[in-house]
Amino acid sequence: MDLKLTRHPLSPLLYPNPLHDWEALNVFNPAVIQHNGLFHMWYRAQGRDYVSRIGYAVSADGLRWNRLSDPVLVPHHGEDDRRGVEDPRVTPLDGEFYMTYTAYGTRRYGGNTYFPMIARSDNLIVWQDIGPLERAENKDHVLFPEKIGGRYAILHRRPPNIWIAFSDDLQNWTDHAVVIEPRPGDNWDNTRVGANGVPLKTEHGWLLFYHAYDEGHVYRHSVALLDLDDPTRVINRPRGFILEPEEPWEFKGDVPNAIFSCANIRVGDEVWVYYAGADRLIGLATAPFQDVLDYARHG
Ligand code: BMA
Repeated sequence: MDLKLTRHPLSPLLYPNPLHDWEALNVFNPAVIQHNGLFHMWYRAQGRDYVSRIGYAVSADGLRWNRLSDPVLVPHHGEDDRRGVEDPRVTPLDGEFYMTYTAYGTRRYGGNTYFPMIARSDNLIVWQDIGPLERAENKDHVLFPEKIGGRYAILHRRPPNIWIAFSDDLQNWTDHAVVIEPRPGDNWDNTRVGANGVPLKTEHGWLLFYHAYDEGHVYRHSVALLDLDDPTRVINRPRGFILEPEEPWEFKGDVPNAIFSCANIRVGDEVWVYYAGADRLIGLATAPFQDVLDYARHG
């Protein structure tokens, strides 16, 4: 069984804006949700200073976007995020919105200078930090859209694996466990794996979209199905991938062959996967929801 996402004919949807210093060079890795009849996007942007800031855009159809002229989240922790706030994922939960993003600074945590942050908003625009998931080399963290067994659940990435952790208060995270590992050998996902957007709840389990890269640093995406009540348990993980770089703007940009996604949402009968090509432009690929679910179960 095979499945490939289809690129939307209007893709790429979002380009850098040379009129705004902060987003003149790259726009990428957006979070997208639907709320009150509109699509909302938070995207990572870089200007000439190469610092990442998070911009906001709104859309009636998910394809044509109106952007705010100023970013909604900028570095605000001194050394800890001097180089940027990156890769937002936004989870609606209990009437509020949670943004998980990477703080990238100059202070070292483990092997690198970034760590995973969690913020909250009740209006989509103003974000208050709750605190870090942990002060360690870790990113690609995304909150599940509901509590599981009475606790918040979050996927995260201590390299090279996708992990899960649980919390009562979003501040103290425990029961860390590995969920998905790279598959060694001659595989597309043999080096690192990380979660994409908010997992989708289905009758057969949590539908997880994730990315991986190989030793040549080529990013590809696939799906896996996690148990609804115990998401540490992988029900099925297809061998193949559903998206790989194919377009010139995905091969070449700031980081070649990086297709990176922080959003996979249900739109009618489809799944829409927003992703960035080569850390520079934002595109969209889609598939019928049922096909993705069948593939996650039986692929
Ligand atoms: C990863 C992420 C993304 C980025 C990708 C490719 O580590 O943090 O921000 O798109 O690298 O450069």
